[in-house]
Amino acid sequence: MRTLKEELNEQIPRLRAELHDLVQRGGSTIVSEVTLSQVVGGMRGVAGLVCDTSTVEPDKGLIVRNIPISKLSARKPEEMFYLLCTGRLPVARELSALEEELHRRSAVPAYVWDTLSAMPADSHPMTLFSMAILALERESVFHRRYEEGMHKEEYWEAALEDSLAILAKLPTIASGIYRIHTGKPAPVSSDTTLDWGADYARMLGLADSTGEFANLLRLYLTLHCDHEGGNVSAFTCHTVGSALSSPMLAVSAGMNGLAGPLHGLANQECLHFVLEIKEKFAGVPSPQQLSDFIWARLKDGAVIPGYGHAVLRVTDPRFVAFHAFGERACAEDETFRIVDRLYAVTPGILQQHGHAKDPWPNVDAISGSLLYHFGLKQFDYYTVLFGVSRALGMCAQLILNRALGTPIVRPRSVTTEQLKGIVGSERRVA
Ligand code: CMX
Repeated sequence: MRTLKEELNEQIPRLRAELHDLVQRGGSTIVSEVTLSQVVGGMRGVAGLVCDTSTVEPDKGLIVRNIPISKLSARKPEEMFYLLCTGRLPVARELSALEEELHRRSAVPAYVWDTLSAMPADSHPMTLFSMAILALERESVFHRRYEEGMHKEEYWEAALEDSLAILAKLPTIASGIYRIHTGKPAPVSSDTTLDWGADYARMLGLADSTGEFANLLRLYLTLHCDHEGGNVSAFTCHTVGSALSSPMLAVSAGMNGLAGPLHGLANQECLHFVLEIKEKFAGVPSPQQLSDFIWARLKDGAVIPGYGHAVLRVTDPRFVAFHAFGERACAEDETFRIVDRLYAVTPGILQQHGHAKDPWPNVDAISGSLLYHFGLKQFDYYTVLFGVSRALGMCAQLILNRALGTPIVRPRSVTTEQLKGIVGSERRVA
């Protein structure tokens, strides 16, 4: 049995040596070439950074430390954090030690609530969420120890300390924001007898007589925990952290990227789409009605929300895991049945239509409808839930990067004039 810190302490010298050896042996090896289209197109497909916590394979989906996410859906989010950080799942005593560490750090300082309550009531929940994490910078062990002259080999320990402090407080902060947003009584404190997901579910304050909402929340937090290193939130967090800004500054920055409509807000769009269908057909449409509706939408040049993916070319395994949950917990719910019927009808239509490279559903096609079923109906809050989960991956990546001494991110930019010159002469930037 090893605590997370002991396990990392054991692994880090080997990881450092492996990376050093790799650079010694193959430092000049070409990993990726960059075309002009990629330079102007968001660096899509350019392999330019290392992330060992997870990878996304077109034909398999998310793989966390060599384990497909489909095999991890019964795991708690805390277990996922241990796995993301160390590459192995914790045994029972290691998990309870981690849970204890989180409970110990769960109290949220009063000034965080004062900061949030000073904001206008119509502030976006993601703005409040990012602000709360930013405000916690005052508590940063990394910041304090850096000022005291901490040795660089110890950076990861301080990053771990701050990461645990952030993760421990996030369910209380996020549920407090929900309560403020929905006019419920003041935020409640963490219950140290509950696991991370169940405690979050309890603090949100929704009725849950069967315990299924807590199960859904655990599943949600587990499935969304990481998505390799190049997505906007992970990459932003990594970039800010690479300047040796504290984990609070880095995770808050990552959340600001997650708050964008092209990234973390997509799930609420998908639910709007399903509810639009429900309203139009006054319930669950027949397959023929649904097919006509989708074709009409495609002919209007609109996309089908929840379908397609930049990387995946199969049904997202996270969709499959949520679908199995819905079949078990709310199979008769109308919103779920529309999601289910869309799944039966849409891929075939998108294949015939022939535009989308991936005609299959992604995770956002279903997650919102399940939350909706359990009474979580504030669409603009969904990204906060996503953020609580994704903080697991951001923090794990930060800890490992500080352990490996990953240098400050500083790619080179070129001017349009330089690009014109390169195209003209086919020469490269030196
Ligand atoms: N419905 C209709 N057309 C679609 C489509 C869909 N769901 N997905 C892609 N297409 C179209 C694109 O608009 C594009 O059309 P044109 O060639 O006419 O411009 C063509 O298919 C090729 O696009 P692509 O290479 O398959 O897809 P991208 O990598 O460019 O975009 C994504 C991926 C997710 C943005 C896109 O599939 C989409 O808009 N889907 C619907 C919105 C959605 O579900 N978003 C959640 C994404 C979740 C995530 O990224 O994690």
